[in-house]
This record gives sequence, structure tokens and C-alpha cells, in this order.
Amino acid sequence: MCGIVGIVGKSNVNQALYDALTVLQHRGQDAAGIVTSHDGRLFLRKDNGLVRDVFQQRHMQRLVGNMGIGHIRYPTAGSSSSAEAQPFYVNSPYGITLAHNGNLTNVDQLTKEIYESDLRHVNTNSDSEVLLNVFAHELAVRGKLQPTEEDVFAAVSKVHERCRGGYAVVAMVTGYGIVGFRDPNAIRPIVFGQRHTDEGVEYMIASESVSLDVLGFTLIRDLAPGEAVYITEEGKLFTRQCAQNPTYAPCIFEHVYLARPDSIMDGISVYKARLRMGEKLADKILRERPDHDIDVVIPIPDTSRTAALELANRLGVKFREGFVKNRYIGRTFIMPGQAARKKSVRQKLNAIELEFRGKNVMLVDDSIVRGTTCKQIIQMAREAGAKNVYFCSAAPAVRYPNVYGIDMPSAHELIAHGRSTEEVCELIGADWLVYQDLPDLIEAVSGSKKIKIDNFDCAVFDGKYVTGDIDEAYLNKIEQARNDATKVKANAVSAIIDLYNTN
Ligand code: PIN
Repeated sequence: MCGIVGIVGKSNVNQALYDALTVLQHRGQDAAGIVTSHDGRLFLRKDNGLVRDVFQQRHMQRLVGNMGIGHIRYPTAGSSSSAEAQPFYVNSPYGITLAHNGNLTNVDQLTKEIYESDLRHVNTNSDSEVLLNVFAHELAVRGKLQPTEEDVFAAVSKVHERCRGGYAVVAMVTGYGIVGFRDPNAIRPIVFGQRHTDEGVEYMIASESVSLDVLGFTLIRDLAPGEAVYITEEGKLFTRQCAQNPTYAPCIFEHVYLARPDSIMDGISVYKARLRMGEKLADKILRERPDHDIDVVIPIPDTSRTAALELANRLGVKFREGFVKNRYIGRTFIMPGQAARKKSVRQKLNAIELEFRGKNVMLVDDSIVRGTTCKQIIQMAREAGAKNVYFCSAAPAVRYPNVYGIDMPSAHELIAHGRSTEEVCELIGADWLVYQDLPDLIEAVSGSKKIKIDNFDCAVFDGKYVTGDIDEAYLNKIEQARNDATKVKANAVSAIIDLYNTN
């Protein structure tokens, strides 16, 4: 999962891009980048790290220009080098830079094609660089000295024909404008909005509406599946449907925990969706155990709080903050003679004992993925003196990997893969486990008002991949790639430790 932003303004946009990226920081903390365009030149700064660490005064001063794009990256297996920080750049045609959130599922075929037919070299393992080269090639073959919106939209149409998977993209054509586009299933989110200044109207394209809000832009709307928006450097805005058979199937997991609760996504308030998840869970509990003995509902910070609050309200049970999260987790230093240790949950969360002692507690989390963290948290609740520890997941059991850009573990790492609720309950050490049912999650996210969505991408819960191109062979391949990446990382860590130990 990543965050993207693009702004066409009336004065320097560097500060606004920086601010928008910090608002999207929850979508990725691994790397950040900004590129701006001024007088036909582009200025780029990108590196590994948080937005606040990557950009110093000296970098910001160089990022001049009234339009630019930015990116923040989530750490995914095999994409940790700073060379893979975005935006990516190709010099021909025009000088194009691109930032992408999502994952292409036919990247091998595309890489081969762009080398053999388009004679283009890709220098990283990133599918985003492949996507950029496909777009650049399709714009180049239009053969124009000055590209118009027609050329840009024609190139996006070709991207849709050639690329499979989930993608929300912003790309800047140096000296001309910024284009935003969304895959034909609208899997990853992207919105655009405007703000009025004394100098005229400014436009922003972003992953989430919250970055528009915070910078004083008003949301115009989400991009439709397959749709593109192009804003010229002078501030003219064009939109176009660029896909043949679009279906509206956004990723439901954005509502479970990826997106900020103050975002409106595809016309749905993420916050309200989470409240309704809590209501649905309460109804399930009341159906299954009308005589339950829950004394207190305790959220596991932060995302689950909204659902937990409404769950407690509906059950008529007390809602209490039983865990405090340390907001200032420090670095883990590798010491000579010691193995690198991961930070334990105990260092991140601490229990308020008086909320647990002698009580039947219902812990609520947004989801159970690997099950490792929740197992430790359940143990902490017991150590704090809970009589019984029940556990609720606001999402259904996560049983299948995500292939559209969420860094989800491979199937065998998912605790619920091939397991029943009872088996997961036993493994995490809970006295009772309640998962949200998928139809309830869909209803919770859809709400009661009419929405444009055809169906959600729920693949992590039901294994049905909306792009229709995911088979056993593909899943095995990503599992293998993940294992290899984990090994490379482990080898690198032990090499560093050896180095320390021998020096
Ligand atoms: C919580 C995000 N949320 C917490 C991510 C833990 C699964 N985990 C998914 C629960 S927040 S586990 O964003 O930090 O608020 O199943 O792998 O143990």
C-alpha cells in the first residue's frame, strides 16, 4: 500500500505536496519522494524514510515549480532499496515522472514486452517503473511534439489494455501537466479536488480525501474505474473514461484499516463504515450468545476503536481504553554479539491493569492477519488479570493473499488460511473468537444509501480476485518471491551482525 499526490497550483507547490504526503503517511512509512516541474525542468528528491526525515530545508528549496507529484511507500517484500523510492522518471518522451499505488499482476509479460517490442530498459524490480515505461511508450507512439489531453487519454487507454492488476497513478509530463488514472476495476483509491486562491483555481489529485481536507481543497469526486483526469500546467482540467469495460470493485480492506477514518472513499465515510462494522459484530454476538457475560469492551489501538465503541454501545456494555500505545517507538540497534530482535508488542502497548483484573474482557481488533500480535495481546490481557479473554475481529478471517498492492503475507503465513474459527481461536489463545461475517462487512461498508459500487474486491476473505487473472501458479510465484525476499533480508541482517562481531 502506498500514497500518491499530484498538485497543479498557481505558486510553488513543494510545501503543499510535503503536507499532503504527511497526511498520507499512514499509507506507507518506508520511503518518500517529490518531483516538481519548473520552466520545463524537473526537480526530484526521494529516499528511504518518513516524510519528515527525507525532506530537509535544502531539498525543499530546490523543489521549485507550480506543479508536482509525490509518493510515500509501504515496505513490501523485495522493495526496500532507495533506488525503488518513487516517483520514477523516464526522459523520453517529454520527461515523465510517475507515482503508483497498487500492484500489476502481469508484470513479467510487460517487462518482456517493453524490452523486446518497445526497446525500453527497466532498472529496478518495481512494477511501477514498468507501468511508467508502458505509459511513456504509448505517449511516444502518438508522435507529437506537444502532447494534448487527447494524446494523454489515448496513452492511458493503452495502459488499461496492456496492464492488469490494481493501480492508482499520478504522472507528470514535464512542462505540460499532471494526469491521474485508476485501474478499470477501481481497486485502489484516488480522488481529486480544487481550491480557489487569489491567483486562480488549484487542483489536487490524491489517494485519500483527507489530504484535500487538510490543505483546504474541496473534494470534487473519486475517479471512476478506468477514468483519467488531466490538468494542464495552466490549470485546465479534463476527464475521460479510458477503459472498455469498467467495473466498480474497490478494495474493501481500505475500510477495514488501511484508510484514515476521516476519509471519504468512493462516496463512503470510512469512519461510518467502521461504526457499522461494530454494530454488525454486536448483532452477531447477540445472535450467537444472547446470554454473553462480557463485562467490558476494549479496543486494540488504534484503528479498531471506532468499531469497538459502537459494538459496546449496541451491547450495552462498558467501553474502556485498556491498552496504551507508545507513540514514540525508537530504533532497534544491532549490538555486537547480539542477534537483531524485533520490538515486542509489550514495548508498543501497555495494559491498564485495573480494566482487566477479574473481568471478562472482549478485545476488538480491526483484523487478524498473522495472528502473532493478537496472541501476545491476549496473553497480556491474561497477565493483567482478566478472567476470560474474548476476541472480536471487525473483519472476516483473512485467508488469502492480496495481489493488488497491500503488503499482505503469503497464504501459509496467514493464521486463518485453511483453518476454522475454532482452530484460530485456540492458536491465538482466546476463550472465544468472533469474526465479522463477509456479507455483514459488505453491508457495513455499503451503508444504506445508494452507492455506485458493483461489488467490492474481497479477495483476502473469499479468494475471488476481481481481475480474473489470478491462478494457483501466480499465487505460488508470489509466495516464492516473498520467501526469497525474506531470506535475502535475513542474510543481510546476519551479514551486518557478523561484521560487527568481527570488527
Ligand atoms: C492497527 C492495524 N491492524 C492491527 C493491522 C495483527 C493484525 N493487525 C492488522 C491488527 S493500527 S495480527 O493501524 O496500528 O491501528 O493478526 O498479525 O496479529
